[in-house]
Amino acid sequence: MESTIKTDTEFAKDVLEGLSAKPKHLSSKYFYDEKGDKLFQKIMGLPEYYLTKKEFSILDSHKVEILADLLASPSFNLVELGAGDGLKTKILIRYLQNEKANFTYYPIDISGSVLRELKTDLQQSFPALDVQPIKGTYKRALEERKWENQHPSLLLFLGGNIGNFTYQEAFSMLNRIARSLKSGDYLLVGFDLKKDPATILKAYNDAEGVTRDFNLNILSRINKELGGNFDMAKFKHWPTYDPVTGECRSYLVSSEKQKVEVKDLKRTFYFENAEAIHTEISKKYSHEELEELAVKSGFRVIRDFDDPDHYFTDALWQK
Ligand code: AVJ
Repeated sequence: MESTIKTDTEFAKDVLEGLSAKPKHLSSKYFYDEKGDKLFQKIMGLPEYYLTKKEFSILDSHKVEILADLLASPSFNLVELGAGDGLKTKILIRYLQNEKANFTYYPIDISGSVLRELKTDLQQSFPALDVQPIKGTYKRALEERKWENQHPSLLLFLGGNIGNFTYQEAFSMLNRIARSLKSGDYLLVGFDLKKDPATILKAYNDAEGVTRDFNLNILSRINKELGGNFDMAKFKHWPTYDPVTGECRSYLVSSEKQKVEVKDLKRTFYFENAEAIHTEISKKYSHEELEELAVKSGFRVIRDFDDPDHYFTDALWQK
């Protein structure tokens, strides 16, 4: 029997499309398999990667102001897009529990295993906490709104995850969120801010090479899951930062003319010497851009909570 081409998964379709395109591209959403998750955990602990540490300090310093209005309500919903390990959210949950707040936590994630681990972990740390995990895409979850009731909601979109979207994509996402909220609901969203280009580049090009391995992991996934024969030693991790657009872009650059076979796609891809695959965008914002983005997408700005160095901000918006 003729073997079937494995173009049935979204990953296969996207790899076929991206490696056939000019210029070549692959989406950073595919960095995160089991190995990629581990590498990202390691990145968050690197001295150069300031984003996580800065957001921790912001949530810790400003939790009282961020949550004051919700605490005044008899009950509320805490919804989180892309919950991950929930480490940052624990700061808010711990404070809310100490304040005897009445709320339900709805972590949303595409990964069922991430949600199971998170729930187990939270039940251990906070036995009285009501956790209602929602497995699925952001889009789907925002349409279904399982949390909806007469009480106000605070939607969390932390970690600078919105940075992986272009300005236009971020606008569509925020507009989608605005349409799913009721008047008076809040959104807390973490943005990385424009700063010294050297600081940004170092965060995406750490001395230990963890970010390089994270970027290259997309090629090992193609090897593992689609029968590819990429030689990782023949691709160079190359992050760039444009201080005008605020876009930090990462590439994998072929160090020679070569061909790569991907068996399951029944395709050979040709690389010129120095030809690049674009793999990630990590957009940095100015406060002015954020103000514009908030208003355009249907929110009013309550306040931008920066860390003392103004590296990162958690923007509190209200519908
Ligand atoms: C998870 C999207 C916030 O863009 O800073 C870290 C991913 N990429 N190092 C980011 C990432 C390279 C990270 N986000």
